[in-house]
This record gives sequence, structure tokens and C-alpha cells, in this order.
Amino acid sequence: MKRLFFYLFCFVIALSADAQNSPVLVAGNIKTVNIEKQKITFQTDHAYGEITIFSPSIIRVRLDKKILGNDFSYAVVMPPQQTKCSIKQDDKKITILTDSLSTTISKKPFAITFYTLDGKVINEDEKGLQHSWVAEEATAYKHMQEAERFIGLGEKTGNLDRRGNGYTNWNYDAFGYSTGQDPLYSSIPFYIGIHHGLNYGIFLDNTYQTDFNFGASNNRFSSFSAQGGELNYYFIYHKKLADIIGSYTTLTGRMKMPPLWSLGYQQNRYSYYPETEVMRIAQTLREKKIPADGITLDIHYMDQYKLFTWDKTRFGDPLAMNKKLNAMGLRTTVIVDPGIKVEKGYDAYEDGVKKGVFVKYPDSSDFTAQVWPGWCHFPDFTAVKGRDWWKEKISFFSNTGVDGIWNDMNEIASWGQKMPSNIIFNYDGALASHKQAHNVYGMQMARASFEGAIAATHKRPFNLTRAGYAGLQRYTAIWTGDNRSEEDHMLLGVRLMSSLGVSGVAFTGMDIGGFTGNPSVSLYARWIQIGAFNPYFRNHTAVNTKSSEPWSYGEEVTEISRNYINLRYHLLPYLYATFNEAVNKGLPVVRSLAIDYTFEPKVYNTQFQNQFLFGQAFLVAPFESTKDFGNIYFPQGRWYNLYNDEQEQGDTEKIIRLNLHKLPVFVKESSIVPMQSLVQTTAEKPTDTLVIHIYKGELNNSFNYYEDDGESYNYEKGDFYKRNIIYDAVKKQIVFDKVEGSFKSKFTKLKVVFHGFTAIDKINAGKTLKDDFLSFLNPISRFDPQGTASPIEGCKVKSVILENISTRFEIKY
Ligand code: NBV
Repeated sequence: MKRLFFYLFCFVIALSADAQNSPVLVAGNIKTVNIEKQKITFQTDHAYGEITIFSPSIIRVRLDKKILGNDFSYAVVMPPQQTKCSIKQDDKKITILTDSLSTTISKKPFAITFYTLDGKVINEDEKGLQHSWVAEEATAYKHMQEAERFIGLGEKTGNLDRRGNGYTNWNYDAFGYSTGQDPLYSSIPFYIGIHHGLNYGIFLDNTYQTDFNFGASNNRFSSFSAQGGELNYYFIYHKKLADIIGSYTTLTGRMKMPPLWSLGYQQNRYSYYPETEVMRIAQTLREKKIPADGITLDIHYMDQYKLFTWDKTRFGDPLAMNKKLNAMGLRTTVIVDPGIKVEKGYDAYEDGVKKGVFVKYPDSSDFTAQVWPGWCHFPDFTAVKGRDWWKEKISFFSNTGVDGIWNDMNEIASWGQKMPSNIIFNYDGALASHKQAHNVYGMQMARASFEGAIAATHKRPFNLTRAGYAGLQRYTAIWTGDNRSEEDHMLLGVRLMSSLGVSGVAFTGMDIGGFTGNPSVSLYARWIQIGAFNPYFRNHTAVNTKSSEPWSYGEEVTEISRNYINLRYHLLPYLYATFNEAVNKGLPVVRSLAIDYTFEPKVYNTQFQNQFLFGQAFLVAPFESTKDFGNIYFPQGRWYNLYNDEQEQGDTEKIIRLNLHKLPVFVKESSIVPMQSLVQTTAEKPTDTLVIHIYKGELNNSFNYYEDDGESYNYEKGDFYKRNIIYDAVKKQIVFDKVEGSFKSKFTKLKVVFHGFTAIDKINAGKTLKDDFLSFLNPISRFDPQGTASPIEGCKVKSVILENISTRFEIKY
């Protein structure tokens, strides 16, 4: 017996010695707990922790192997909300209950499980692994649920469902990336897990390199790690995936309304110069009746790539040129890179050195690296001083008539791609090494450009970035960088936008036609069709590639391009209102089907994963331009073919013949789609009639029609025009609610177009509506992207014109 005890004793000693020598430090058991209102602080064997109830649906977890430091975030803008909750503890566990979920924290060892209110496990730490450190790398291990799927993580290549893969967040200048390359330019450490009819979000707010493992080379766990700093994550639970995006974007902030012109077509190339070339492009757009709102100038507009300069031989009088462009309804966007050329006598350099705004080595010398202008210094955008300096400098552009800022190379990219770790950033007073500041640098540059442009103009700027971090949507749009002119890149671009969308970023785009290389004629045509359904509609190509304007691929493609750009302009009222949903609810414009049909396995089938909803109404099915047939998945409900109103019953797949002239697009039943007459630019006023297309259906639906001046922030003070339009399939009526807000709509008439209806019973607008408004039911054309309106025999589409009524009225059918 004695001997047995002795052996046991030796075994325990050996085990604990092992634990001490282990290269992996586990958090261990909870030793002390302190509960204060909505916050629990605790200490474990090897870690310090804090769990906060942020809202009924958001629980925040902080864990570090040292005492928790300063609580600062570039991403999170929402403080904890006062929340009705109960926190109880006994020897074994702490239990948190809110109106939305319950959370159990086991004490021995420290481990967290999140449950629904009826006791289903939403997410739980992987038993035996939980939380640990390997050197400075901290990791949380979560049990991989049966058939669990993972979506999100922002700009990540690969499939919609990320299961079986691992990803790294480290902003990277990924020139001509491959379709499986990781990482790319921006980092959004937020993903959504889906299993057993449940979905949740996890946002790891840590700007160091972070790594996610969704069952890559393991069948046990999903995990997330940070190369330094705290394990600081937010767990979000809602029944509906859209609400998870809603909560994530209340945490990290939402976009503001973009300028209306930035939703028009934008013509880019690397680079248009000199001025005569820019004007030739502008004139050709107008002559060929290709609607457009913007021309973008790439690095050649600068004097030897020096920021805040114009090349005087190429652009003698930029202000005058930009005025001429404005008179044609075109706005100018210019590229800006962070690298400031080291050159005596160059104002930005001299001034920057004098004011000490550049990032530095530990010996206080300014960090120098090579990029376009040669040797450069880089402003510290993580410092108030650096941002303020840039904000002042950026007014240079509005002074020369520029309306858009395009922040490029802000990963930071430099030749050689290896920036030393020991560069010191201010990190808003906390001082951080390059390792900690790298992923947030680009977002802070975009922030400085955004805030600077607003300060200079008091208008909404258009701001675009390549690099970013969670929360970037507050300041900027993003595009997916240097893609290739290849079929699979076009489809990858769609998935990148979908993934950015579920990760809180609504204003996204890709280089239409592809940046590197030359697309085939058919690829260009298909890509520009898809582009009409991109939130940011930009055509771009690299230096030394074939011209990429819509007329560069022959007559037929010019016509296809024009048709779809026309369609985009017809759809602006719908798109603008959809952007307003991003502002108010955080919902994206390009919506993965996973948002509305989360638990439908077919959504994640790689055959269908490129399909997306453009706003709430349009189902877009992109296919390679080389295919003759395409298999389309129609989610439940009924779907109208956009071009001929033919109806498809949902919950089916259907093989359709593809045709280069028509991108497959379908409209969901019960949809409400406002459209306007064709204009060549958003600077041109459409006709006085807002056309509202209504598609008959069995679903209840509502659409928030929205308008404002398109350029100022007065809408934040109530200067908008809003009207909720409700499709009530039970009462068989469409209700136009009363108008809200002080803005006067640019439309004075409503034309309601009925799709799929056989008869309209009555239009009940109270006393304001006279009988003669019922002069309707002339068959109009089926929708065709050319916007012509020739009546089609036997078509059931009917319309009615109503003088604008601002009070509530109903249409009964
Ligand atoms: O400024 C030139 C390019 C730009 O056209 C492109 O869109 C960016 O992603 N820029 C990268 C610099 C590097 C190009 C090789």
C-alpha cells in the first residue's frame, strides 16, 4: 500500500513538472472571481480574465497570461450596453443569463459554453484544450460541432464555407494573387459558425497577426490565435444571421451614406494621362452614351510619384480640368500612397520630418523603405499627430477639384515586402511595434483621408482603400486589389465581396475585367454585367495591358456594357435605399445566400456558392463566360426572370442556357423595386416619375424607400425622404406608408408596375386620390436591360401612375 502511494506521489510530481516544462501554457483552473454588475473578473492558474455582458446577445471575453492591460480598440465603437441579466456562481461554475442566451463558465478548468435559452449548445470550448499560449501566441480552441460550417473572415479566398481550411490575417500586397492565396490585403477577424439550425459570430479583436483554423488538418476543433496581445473576443448570438451582422456592425460601427455619384460607373486605368487622354475618355463615354460618374487617376498624375503634387507637364491646370469634368457630370478620384519621398526641398517631406509624423526605428530615426517615389518615410496614421498632419495635407486634393480619395499600398507595401518588426508606432498613445500596428495601419490611413476630406469640403467624400481592419466600413469602401483577368478570378471576386458583406463591409468592389493580363472578349462582357451588381462599380486594368474601356472589345460588347450600365442607372433608387439599409442595419449590398437561407445546404454547395442577392430583391447567378449552360439554385419561394417575368418555383435547381447578352438575374416574389429613368450621370436629374416595380408573391415583405441630397450629412439631422412600402400577402395589399423626413423627393409622380398580378381591385388613397389617377393598366414592356419600352403581347405587366401622395395609401389586389 505504502509503495502504491509512493508511486502515485511520483506520478503526480512528474505530471506537474511536465506541466511546468511544457511548451504549452494552459489557462488552468479559476482561482478567484469578482462579479461587478455586468462584468466578471477572474484569475486562473496561469491567466487573468474578464467576461463582460455587452448586450443581451454579445458576451465579451478577455484573457491574457499577464494582468489585463489598457482596454483600447480601433474596431469597437460600442460601449457595453446596460443589460438585464443575472450572474450566479457556485464552486464549479459561473452562469450568466440574458434575454438572448445563457453562458456557463466552468471553473476547473476554465472553459466557456454558450447555450440557447432552451439549452442547446451554440458554442463550447474544446475539452482538454480550451485556452493556451505557445510563447506569445494565444489560442482559443472551440469544439467543432457536427457538420459545422464557417463563413466570413472578410477578404478571404476559397469557398463560401471555410470548413477544412486555415487562414492568416496579415495585410499583404498580393499582386496578381492566385485564387487560393492567403492572406490578401485586409484583415477582419470575424466569422460566423453555423450548425444544427443555430448560428453565432465570433470577433477576435486583436491587431497582431491572427490565425483561424476551421478544421484544417484536424477533426476536433476550430480555433483562433493571436501572435501577441490578449485573447479578446466577442461572442454574438442571434437566431437570424442578419441580426448577427447587425450586432457585429453595432459593435464595430456602420458606414455613412456614400455620395450618390460614387454609386455610378467609375472608369479607371493605371494610368490615364495626360489631361488630353483623360478628356478623351470622358468625351468618349458621353459620345457613346455610356453612363458614368467618375474617372480615376492612378500614380502617373503625380510629379515623380510625390504625394500632394501634380505633374505639371501632364496636368497643367488640374482644377480647370476637374471643373471641365464636373461640367460633364464626372468626378475625379485620385490615388494616394502612404510613402512620402525623402527629398530635400519637397514640402511634404520637410514638413513631415519637422513635425515628427513618420514611423520610427527605436533609435528615433525615421523608418525608410523603397516604393514608387524611391526612398520614403511613412506617416504614422496610428498617431493623432500623424492623422492630423495627413488630414490637413489631403485638402490639397479638394482644392484642386478632386472628389474621391483612393488609398493604395497601405498594408504597408514596399519593395521587398518585409518591414522590420522593430518599427515603433504610436498606436494612439500606447506605443506598439510593427507587429501590433501592421494590420490596422491601412484602416487608419483611410480614416485620416476620410476625416480630412470631410473637414475640407463638409461633404461626403468617396474614400476607397486596399488594406483594412475590422470596422473599416466606418470610413471607406474597399476593393479586392490586383486580381487577374481570368474567369475564376471574376467568380472569386464575387465571393470576396460576399464574404466582406457578412463581415460588416457593404461598400465593396473588384477590378472589372481583371487587373493583370487581358480578358477575353466574353470574359470582359460577363464581368461588366456582374459589375453592374457590385456596390462599387469600377473598371480597372494595369499598366501595359489592353485598354479596358467598355468600347475596347468591339461593338457587341460595347452594347452589352451599355445595357448593363444603363440598368445600373435605372436601379439607382433601389441601390441607394439598399445602401441606407447598410447604414441603418449593417446589411451588405452583395448578400451571400447564407444570410437569408442560412440552413439550406445547397447555399454552400460549390456549384451555387457564387450566387448572391443584390439587396433584398435580385438573385444574381454569375457563371464563367465560357459556359453554355449553368445550373442555378433557386431558394424557397418564387422567382421572376428579370427579363421576361417567367416564374421559377424555388427550392429547386434548374439548368438554364446561358447567353452572353444576359446575365442570369431573378427577382424574388413580393419584391418592391424602385427605379428611375435613364440618366448619363447622377448629376443629371431623372424624369419626375419614380417607377416602383412590385412582384406578386405569397411572402410578406417591406422595402424602405430612401432619398436625400446625395452629398451632405444633413440626412443625419432629418433631411431625408423615407417611405416604408409594405407587401402584405395575407391581407393582399401593398401599403405605401406616410412619408417621413424633411427632404423633398426629386420625383413628383409614382408609377407602380405590377408583375404577375391578374387584377388590381382598388387603390385606396383616402380623400387625396381622385378617380382619374386610375388611368392605368396599359401593358408595358417586359423589362429589358436596354430600357426600351415596347409593349409585348399578352404580357401581364400592368402599371398605374399616381401623382405623388405623401400620406399613407393602399393598393388592394
Ligand atoms: O498605383 C498602381 C497600382 C494600382 O493601379 C492598383 O490598383 C493597386 O492595387 N497599385 C496597386 C500599385 C502596384 C501595381 C503593381
